[in-house]
Amino acid sequence: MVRGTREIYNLNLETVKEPRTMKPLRTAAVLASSALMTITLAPALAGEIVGKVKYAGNPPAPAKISITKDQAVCAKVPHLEESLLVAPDKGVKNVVVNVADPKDGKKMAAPAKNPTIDQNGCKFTPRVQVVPAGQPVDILNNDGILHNIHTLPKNNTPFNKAQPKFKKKMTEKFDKPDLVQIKCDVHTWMSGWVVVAGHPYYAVSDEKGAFRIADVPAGTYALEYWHEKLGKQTKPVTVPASGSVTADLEFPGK
Ligand SMILES: [Cu+2]
Repeated sequence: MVRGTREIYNLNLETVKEPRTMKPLRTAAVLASSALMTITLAPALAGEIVGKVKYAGNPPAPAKISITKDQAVCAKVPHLEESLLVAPDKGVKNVVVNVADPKDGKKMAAPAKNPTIDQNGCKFTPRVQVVPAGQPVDILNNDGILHNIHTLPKNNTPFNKAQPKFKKKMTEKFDKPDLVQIKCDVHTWMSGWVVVAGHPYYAVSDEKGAFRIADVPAGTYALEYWHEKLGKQTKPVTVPASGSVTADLEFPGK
């Protein structure tokens, strides 16, 4: 595998003659400015992975979820089954696509603002998202009723916390890479997923099933596709040193 060399650079320090009278601080400044002028950035050697995820079966009819509690608030938005969203051309939304084990040691960059899981109309929005490991996540209650956040992690410590109507925001963290289902114990139909990423090479497919993972160090990897209903698929992908590679996938129909 070719390693990304974006951050590998050569410092060619020119020899700076130090007169005996020169003070150490001045010497350091000269050395620093000399080094800055001669930094050579190596080519990035990174490409992008683009693709489209499809479902081979017939798109499911959008089933209605029956709202059995807090109708005045929860029924203010339509509740259709969203665990498998398939576009007319069979593109699948909310598929998490990621490079397995990239080995370059990069972490996913922290976003400028905390990611949010919004509870508005008794559903989690977004339903599926990727957050960096250790990143604080704001869980919002915009419903003004009691919700109860219950996480079902594999690697992190689970929590089960009431979020009363006056508590507009709770901030939680997921320290280890994981796939965490979020449920509400008050409204049993509520379900969401937080994918906790240990590296940056992740994407979630859009409503057309399209995804894009940028800036991946050139090399050959296993590419993983995970969907909450369709399960996991893996296929090899070779990322070029520049430009893009297409990695489409079709989940078998059920
Ligand atoms: Cu709830």
